[in-house]
Amino acid sequence: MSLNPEEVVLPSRPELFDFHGVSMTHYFTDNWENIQNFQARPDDILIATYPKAGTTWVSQILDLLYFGQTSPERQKTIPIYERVPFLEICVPTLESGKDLADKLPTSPRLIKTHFPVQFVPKSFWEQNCRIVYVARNAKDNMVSYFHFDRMNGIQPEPGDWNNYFHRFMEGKMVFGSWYDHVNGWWKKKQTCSKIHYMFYEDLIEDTEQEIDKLSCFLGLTPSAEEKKMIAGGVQFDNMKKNEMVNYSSLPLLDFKISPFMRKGKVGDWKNHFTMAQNQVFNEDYKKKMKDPTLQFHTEI
Ligand code: PPS
Repeated sequence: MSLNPEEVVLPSRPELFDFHGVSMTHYFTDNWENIQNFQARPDDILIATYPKAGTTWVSQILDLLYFGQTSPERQKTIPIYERVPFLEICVPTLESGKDLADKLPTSPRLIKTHFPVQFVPKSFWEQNCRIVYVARNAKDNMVSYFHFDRMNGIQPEPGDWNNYFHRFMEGKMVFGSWYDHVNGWWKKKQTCSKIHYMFYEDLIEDTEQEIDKLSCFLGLTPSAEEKKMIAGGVQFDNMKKNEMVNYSSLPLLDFKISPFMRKGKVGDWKNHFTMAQNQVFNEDYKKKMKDPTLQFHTEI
């Protein structure tokens, strides 16, 4: 499916509303019944994240691990959002994520979601599918999400930074509270061996090691050479200039405001948080993040 930006009428910015206790917009709830009835297959792989935690990065890694050797043309000709459909997205003028997922010809199918754990369609659990969850520290996640909401026409207006900062802490973001999201998935992982929980910061620090862990979880045995190639191919600068992963072909996004592949760093929050905001944030964080087993790095 190729999109001609000239022909596309852009949908409008939506309002947030409470949906089963989670802040959402209608673009991700309109197809709710169909999504809840999605028929997963046992070899499906779900890539689950809070928005802006490294979804695209891990999607590209998984796509290369599975199909890089057998169908290298795939990565050169099909944008990531078609190779790895975003299950719950339902926006006029675009094919729904659910329909794209249903039509995927690959085995396994790689499917992306930003749902909190309690929203995942039940067939993924019934089929005992593997799930890769990626988490990113709250401060950088917030900053990345702010710039994304500025440039993405189907997200609510972000408003100014200070306002956004407070809304993030209150969990008034699309897909709800970051705190609930990362904790909800972490808790689920404790009893579900089919969840691989990984961190954006670890990927930055040692991409190859994370590819090793992912391969182990998925039961794959890429050669040393293949692993090196993948790690090199998915480096930030390479992903940024790769039109098949940098989202430049998606007309909903305004790259004049901010690029999708923006900075790709740990610690960019320091360029956004004031000292006062940092103090307020840290106090609030301590109250919300009580589980000592879930720890994030905000610098490396
Ligand atoms: S989305 O819209 O939720 O799917 O976005 P997502 O892909 O989860 O997150 C986008 C952020 O991830 C950064 N990114 C990377 N960082 C380092 N290396 C690589 N290869 C990479 N690919 C994507 C991207 O730049 C966004 O983060 P920020 O901080 O805004 O740069």
